[in-house]
Amino acid sequence: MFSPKSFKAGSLAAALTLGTVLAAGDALAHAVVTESSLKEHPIQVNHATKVVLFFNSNVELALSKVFLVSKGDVHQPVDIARGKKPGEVMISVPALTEGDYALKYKVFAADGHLTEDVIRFKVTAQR
Ligand SMILES: [Cu+2]
Repeated sequence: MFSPKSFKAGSLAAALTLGTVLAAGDALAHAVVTESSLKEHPIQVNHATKVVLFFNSNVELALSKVFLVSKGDVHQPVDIARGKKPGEVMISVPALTEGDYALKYKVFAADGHLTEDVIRFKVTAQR
């Protein structure tokens, strides 16, 4: 279901999906990512960092899970913590080598609904 083959083509699809979800105006329903720190702060090579996701709803952290997905469909659970604002979730991403990765999350919203999605990203050396 998360094959390396579909990995690269996924970025655009993910962006389009996010746009569609936002446009649907489902604000009172499930926890949907409205913003990600990855856009303005791409992850640097060999540099552990925190990625912040902003959801449109409060998230039950104890029931939620985030995995770092790397080449070969390797899933590695990562630590999540509450951010400063409601709906803000901090994800601890370990130091990564260059390549394609994804954050796969399963989060429970305050309304008890489960949302599962994948955010793909690339780690490239600074030039
Ligand atoms: Cu919901």
